[in-house]
Amino acid sequence: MVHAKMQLSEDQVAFYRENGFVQVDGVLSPEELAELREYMDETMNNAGGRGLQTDQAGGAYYKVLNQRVNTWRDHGGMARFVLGERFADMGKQLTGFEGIRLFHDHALLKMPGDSKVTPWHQDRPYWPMNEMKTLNAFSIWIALDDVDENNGCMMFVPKSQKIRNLKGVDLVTPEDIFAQEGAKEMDRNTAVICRMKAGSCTFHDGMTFHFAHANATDKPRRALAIIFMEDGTTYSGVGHPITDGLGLAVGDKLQGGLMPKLA
Ligand SMILES: O=C(O)CCC(=O)C(=O)O
Repeated sequence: MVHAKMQLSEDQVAFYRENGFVQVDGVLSPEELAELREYMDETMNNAGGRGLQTDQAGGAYYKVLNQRVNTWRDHGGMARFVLGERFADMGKQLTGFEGIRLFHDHALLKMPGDSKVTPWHQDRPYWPMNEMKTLNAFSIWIALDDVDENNGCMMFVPKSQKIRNLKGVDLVTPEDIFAQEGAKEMDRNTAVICRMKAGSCTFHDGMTFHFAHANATDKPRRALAIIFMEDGTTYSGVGHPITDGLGLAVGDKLQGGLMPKLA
């Protein structure tokens, strides 16, 4: 497991709490990066398994993201990274939550050829969680390739994590989130572009507006995103592939073997 912890600076924690995201360089050693790339390629080249492939090649969603959800259930090597304490502990430092649980992971490949942007959106409206706090469930997005505007790096609107009650954006036929009534005070021109070397990451709060460029290169852009939540988070009843079929009642804690406590 990737257990060796990494201490974040006070400035990084303060930046996250103020702006709803932060970039952290060099969270994987070169050896760990090589290992994770191998595991992810094996995972994505395996058509079977317990993970959920959300669209097939040629599909409209696939042009935005070739996505496999819960790779940790498909591949023991992916589990080494997803369940390891390092990333959950960094999230604990950023949020100050007492306990951190896994919600799910996803491999996110932006494929070359007719690639589409990942439109501006918030994540939290899709997640089946009741609690709405100053800081929310959140993601780490780890780059497995160097990323910039040419192959799908991420952008974030600072302080947009404070915006509540917007509709979830359809990632295939998106509405402009900035046109929604409650988002009028946000300005896409203030967005920060996070160009990164492979092995670096961003963290973002579930409410932070974010976007990724299309991939104009001839290679897939590979990223691993892991979604974490505060221990004690409860189920809202909203449909979601991770919780559908688990027999949860509204108000039940999101916990158990498929959503383990990691830090
Ligand atoms: O990888 C991408 O293009 C978008 C990722 C994203 O929206 C997320 O991790 O929340």
